[in-house]
Amino acid sequence: MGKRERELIELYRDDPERADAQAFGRRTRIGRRGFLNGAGLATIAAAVGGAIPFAANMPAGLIPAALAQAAPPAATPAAPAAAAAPPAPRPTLKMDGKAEIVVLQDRPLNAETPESMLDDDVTPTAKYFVRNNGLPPEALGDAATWKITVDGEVNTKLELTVAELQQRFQPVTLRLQMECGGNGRSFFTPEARGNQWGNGAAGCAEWTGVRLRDVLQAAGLKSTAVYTGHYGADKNLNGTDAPTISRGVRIAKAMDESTLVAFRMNGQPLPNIHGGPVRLLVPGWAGSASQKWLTRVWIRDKEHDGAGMTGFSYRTMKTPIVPGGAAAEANTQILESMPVRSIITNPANGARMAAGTRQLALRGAAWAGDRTVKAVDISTDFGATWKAAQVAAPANRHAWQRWTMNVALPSDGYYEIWTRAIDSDGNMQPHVAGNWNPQGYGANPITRTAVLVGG
Ligand SMILES: Nc1nc2c(c(=O)[nH]1)N[C@H]1C(S)=C(S)[C@@H](COP(=O)(O)O)O[C@H]1N2
Ligand SMILES: [Mo]
Repeated sequence: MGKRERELIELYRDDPERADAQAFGRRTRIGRRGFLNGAGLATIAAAVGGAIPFAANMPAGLIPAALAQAAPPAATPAAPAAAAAPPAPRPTLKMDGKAEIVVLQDRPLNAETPESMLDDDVTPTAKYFVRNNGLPPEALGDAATWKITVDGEVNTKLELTVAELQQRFQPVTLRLQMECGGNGRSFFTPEARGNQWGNGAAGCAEWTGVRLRDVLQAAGLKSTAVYTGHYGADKNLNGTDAPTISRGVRIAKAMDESTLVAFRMNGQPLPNIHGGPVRLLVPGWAGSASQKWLTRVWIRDKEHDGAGMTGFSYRTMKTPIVPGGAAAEANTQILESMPVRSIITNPANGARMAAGTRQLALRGAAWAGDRTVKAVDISTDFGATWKAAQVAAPANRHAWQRWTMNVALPSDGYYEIWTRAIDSDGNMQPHVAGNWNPQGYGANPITRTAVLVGG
């Protein structure tokens, strides 16, 4: 690789806009940049490691996925050597019982699962992302003595140990997708505040618990009950007991048959790091509603106002604002059901295939909050043409849906696999993250995966 290519790669890391201008040429008077050709094309091709068969369709201003996204942390059979000069690998988690997922922050611990590690129908506990706002209890609590309280707008206040919950109510096991409200945040331009999640603050595990509905019915909801308020036993970063996070949901969601008080994950007692011995699992909504180390469900007569319910937390704009511009609190709404999203779980971003490879077996997952996924479309030519993937039905309501597709490649070179899902209401993933908001929720642009054949 020549000096000019190396410089361009570094520039993409440090100042993507300038790098882009170099590769694509200057803005013209009508505000559009030139097509990728000549010297720009040669430089980009060298930077991504191979010729670009569909370069003619590359939208002006597009930063190649091979340069824009972080590389998978390590080469595995499913994720072979990364394409030329990807960004430096990020640190990975070293914890008993956990796989080496990507650490975004140490304290509090926040770690996401690279898309290529989400290739199982049911996400193994080891690979499941971790999102903490504070410090988890030091040891796993005992199910025989750990108590949760249900109080507030109820006829009978309940205090139940986890063991009592298990005896008193009918246990159910469901595959439920859950993702952080900030999943996809790194796709916002300009950068929004918070952990820069890719698409991997998400998973679909098999959860066993009792329905929150059954517990609330046993307590008896008063007619004044409109909202829940959740509390957990984690410690604040400054060591105090002030709630790290205390969110809630409208009663209708609390009464949904998929909303669980969960004490088992993938057939095993819930581990400490995922909220053991007991947590809420509120699938399809921002993950912050799924309180870990659950100690109390307070039934409110108004919208809950605990930590993380107010200001710009877990809120999106009612009407769009200028990205990066000033936002008014009055123009925000609580993020409830998450928007439609698809991921590619095979191949990995940055995968390198043997020269002569002409067929790719693509696999992935898609989900859409409270809705289902109607279709997943795939493009290998920078969005010029799209074909429908095969999308499986969800195992149960609120389970993610797996998709597969075989695509043909015309020659060796650099490709990007683009995926976009469409939900049961007809909402489609947008080409770029829309509706920018200060803390960066709900970014769900089409997913791009770089693949290099030969080269
Ligand atoms: N008590 C407590 N519950 C919590 C959190 C927390 O910091 N403390 N984080 C929430 C957020 S923001 C998310 S996305 C999910 C993450 O669950 P996980 O760590 O099991 O993936 O837990 C939620 N429940
Ligand atoms: Mo979250």
